[in-house]
This record gives sequence, C-alpha cells and structure tokens, in this order.
Amino acid sequence: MGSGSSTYRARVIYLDIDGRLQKVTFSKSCRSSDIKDLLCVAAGLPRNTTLSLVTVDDTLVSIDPTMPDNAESSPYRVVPVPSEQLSAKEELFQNVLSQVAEQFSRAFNVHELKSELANHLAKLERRVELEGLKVVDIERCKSDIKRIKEEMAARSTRTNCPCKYTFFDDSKKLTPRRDVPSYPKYMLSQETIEALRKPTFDVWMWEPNEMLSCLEHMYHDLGLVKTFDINAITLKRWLLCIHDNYRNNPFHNFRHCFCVAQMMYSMISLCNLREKLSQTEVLILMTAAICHDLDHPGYNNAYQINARTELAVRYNDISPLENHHCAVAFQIVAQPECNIFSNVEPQEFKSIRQKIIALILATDMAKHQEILDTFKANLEHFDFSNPEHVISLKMVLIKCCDISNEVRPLEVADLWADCLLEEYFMQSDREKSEGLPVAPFMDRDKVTKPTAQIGFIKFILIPMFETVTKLFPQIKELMLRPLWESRDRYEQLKEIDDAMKEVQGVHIGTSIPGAVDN
Ligand code: 0WF
Ligand code: ZN
Repeated sequence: MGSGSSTYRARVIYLDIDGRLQKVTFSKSCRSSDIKDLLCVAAGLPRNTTLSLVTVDDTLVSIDPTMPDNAESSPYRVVPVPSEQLSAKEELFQNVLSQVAEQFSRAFNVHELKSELANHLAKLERRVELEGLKVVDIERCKSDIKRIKEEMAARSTRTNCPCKYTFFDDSKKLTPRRDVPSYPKYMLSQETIEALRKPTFDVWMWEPNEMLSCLEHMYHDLGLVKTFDINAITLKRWLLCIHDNYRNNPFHNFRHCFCVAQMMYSMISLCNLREKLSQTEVLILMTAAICHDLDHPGYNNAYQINARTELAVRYNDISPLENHHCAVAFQIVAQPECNIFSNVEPQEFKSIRQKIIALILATDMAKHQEILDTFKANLEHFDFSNPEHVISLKMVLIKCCDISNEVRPLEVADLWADCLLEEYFMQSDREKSEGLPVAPFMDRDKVTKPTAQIGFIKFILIPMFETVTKLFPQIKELMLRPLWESRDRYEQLKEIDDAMKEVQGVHIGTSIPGAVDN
C-alpha cells in the first residue's frame, strides 16, 4: 500500500576536512554509529576513530541523525579525539557516577536501588563504549544522572523490595532464577490501578519494572493467583523471564507485550468477561497476550520465509514467528522456577497449553479474514456455553489487543506507528540489500504514515472492532470511537501531504521518522 510516489528528505551536512569542503548525506533513520563511520571515511580516518564535530564558533555538535543542519559556508570541522583526552574525561565521568552511586547507597541503603542504579550505570557505560566519550555525552550523562536521582527519590516513597539480586542480566536468558526476583514491588497507586483497566492508560510512562508490577497486579486482581494456586514468587520469576525474552526491537518489544496484556485486561473488565467466561479462559487470554511475541526478531514471516531463515526452515514456512513465540513460552514454563502452572493438574495443563498455542497462532495476520469470518458467523447466535464460539471470541480478542494501538489516545498511538514504521523500514532496507521481495507498505520510498494507517484502520481495525461491538456494545465509546477519530485525523494529514505535494511537486511525507528524499 502507500501512495507509490512519496519521497523523503535525506540529511545533508557539510564538513571541513583540513580545509577541503566535503558534503555527506545520510538517512534520518540511520544509527549514530553509521554516521560516525561515514565521518571517519570522509576524513580519511580508520573506522571507530573517536571524533568530535565542531562548528565554526567551536561549539561541539552531537553526532546523531538529528544533528543540526549546516550550510556550505559554515562546515563542521572533524576533529579526532586524542586517546589521553578520552581517558581523562572517562575518569571524570566514572568519578561522577561513583559519587552518585555512593550517595544513593548511603541515602537509601537498599539493594533494590543499587541494582536499579547498576543497571542504569551499565547502560551509560555501554553508551560510552559504543559512542566514545565527548563533552556532549557527558552532558547527556549528567542529565541522565539527574533523572535517575529524581526517579530514585520518587521510588524511596514506594515499598522497598528486600531482594538482593540484580534484575537485568542478559546472560540469564532462559536461565532459571532460583532466587527471589528483585524487581521492586511498587505500590501501585489507586489512580494507577483504576487507569490500568482502561484503553486510555499511558503505556509510555512506565519502566520495565513498573510494567512487571502492573502485570503481576493483573494476575492477582483477576483472581488467577488464587484460583490456580500460583506461587507469588514463581509469578514474579515467570514475568521476569518473559521480560528477558523480549528483544529490544523498535516495535516488537516488552512494551508491546505489556500493551497487548493491558488492553486484554481492559477488555476483560469493560466486557465483564469474568462473568461470561471461566477463570481458565481468563488465564489463557492473559497468558497468551503476555507470551504472544516472545523473542520476536523484528523481521516478519514474509522475511523469514523469503530469506529461508532457521525459523522458516524449522516450521516449514507455517507461521514461523508465531510457532516460535509459542515454543519459547513453553520453554519458559518448563523451568520449574517459572512454572506458573505447577499446581494445575496435568490434564488441565494440556488443555490450557493447547488453547494458549491456538491463541498465539491466531495472531498471525495471514489468518485475519478467516478468524474474523468464523467469529461473524457465530455472532448471529452467539452462545458463551458453546466451546467453538468461545474459541473464536478469544481469537478475535487477542487479535484486537495485538493491533489495538490506534484505539489508544493520539499521543500514545502516534509513537507506536513511528516504532512500527522504523521496524518495517529496517526490514525493507535489509530485503533490498539482500535482493528479497519488499512489501510496498514497508518500503520507505512508497509508504507514508497516513497512508499506512488509513488503510489499516479502515480495512482491518474498524471492521474488526465494529464486529466485536455487536457482542459488547459497551466498547463503542472507548474503543471504536477513537478509531474513527484516528482515521479522520490521518485522512486530514494525508490531505495536507497531498496538497504539499501538489504545491512543491515533491511529496514530503508527514512526520515519518527517517524519511528521506530521493
Ligand atoms: C503501519 C501499519 C500498521 N499500523 C498499526 O497500527 C499496526 C498495529 N499492528 N500492526 C500494525 N500495522 C502490525 C504489526 C504486525 C502485524 C500488524 N501497517 C499495516 C500495513 C502498514 O498496511 C496495511 C493496510 C491494510 C492492510 C494490510 C496492511
Ligand atoms: Zn504483537
């Protein structure tokens, strides 16, 4: 899909390389490290040389895709940073960090905060390693430290967790944690608890630890911990392991998992599903939502199949991703420490497992129409005591939650559309470089945010949510209306895009990050 003729702006900057003017161009969606490599090449320096960019009035410029434009008449100077200077600054940086760490340790004296801080420091250190240390980095680090301080101060008013193990540890993927997980048990405020039940919940304002606590709350609040006799610590360990097995993709990441689970929780509440479905069905819905994209690699089924990846070969091109998400989900619960089903009878576990698998497989968009048509047929005489009807309802529910970003408030939804396009563009760039077919809706040269969203909202989201509204009229205002509004807004944006295109003779696109001219 897409207008087929849209073009985007490339970033162009001018460099002064020993008095010689050099023009360099890069995409707004490329990584800082790509720009640094480009600058090294332009300056005739080995890659990975730590560089500074300096303006004519000696101001340091941050090297990243959003760096300020300059003119031919005021090129940036490229200055290699001597290694001695680097280590002096690094030392200064380490000193600041260790002082802050010490202050926190003295002020709060709790392991929880130490592990939080250690995680943030590790991230900062990784950044220093990856990007080289420059004055701008130190400034950024200072502001990060300030933010951490504020965050820590805020957390000191919440319940402290007595656990002594660190939370973030990439090396522990799928490794059982025999210890008590250490993410802090935040006291969720009454306001948060209420907000959590609605699609208007702001999913961007929470850190992973907080999202984990929200998910934990949902299992307690829905009565699942009690009904299935889930050990409270096992639940924490399971959630941690789930978190660790989502990758840091632009879109298919742990926050997306949280969104889908939170939307499911909202729908269970709005549609009074606890009165209509058994506790087992509620457990299946929530667990499938949480597990549905585990270990997503950021490249879709079409890529897996066309590129003949290991996953496509393993699953014979049949929903390779969704099959993989299921496999990872059940590898996680196969670890006794993470087995939230340990007190469920084997026969019941078998049935729960089959049903969770069916729901995760239903998230493959290739099956969209088939699933919706089956549900529509059942809707004519929907019967909550008919297992076939219930299965088709659950499939539609997980699908709704999975693709429901546009149901959320504009500011929340807008960012998700950017994240998805970023992931799509990464895939299409790779497909182009590997000579594989590229879907037009993923192609940065063909799609715009409005065209992508208008089609998706009009032809996929609205028809599906309208159908669900027939069974649950109460979701009309909170779920269907936002979709109508979003469609109207994107149509307006498209009109502006088209008008600009006509005026300028060039399509500039509307706020797609990384869009480039060609
Ligand atoms: C960018 C757009 C799109 N928009 C969304 O809000 C959204 C939510 N989930 N997904 C979304 N895709 C996908 C993630 C994985 C599966 C679903 N895409 C959809 C595509 C561009 O455009 C269309 C439009 C109509 C029909 C098919 C594709
Ligand atoms: Zn998903």
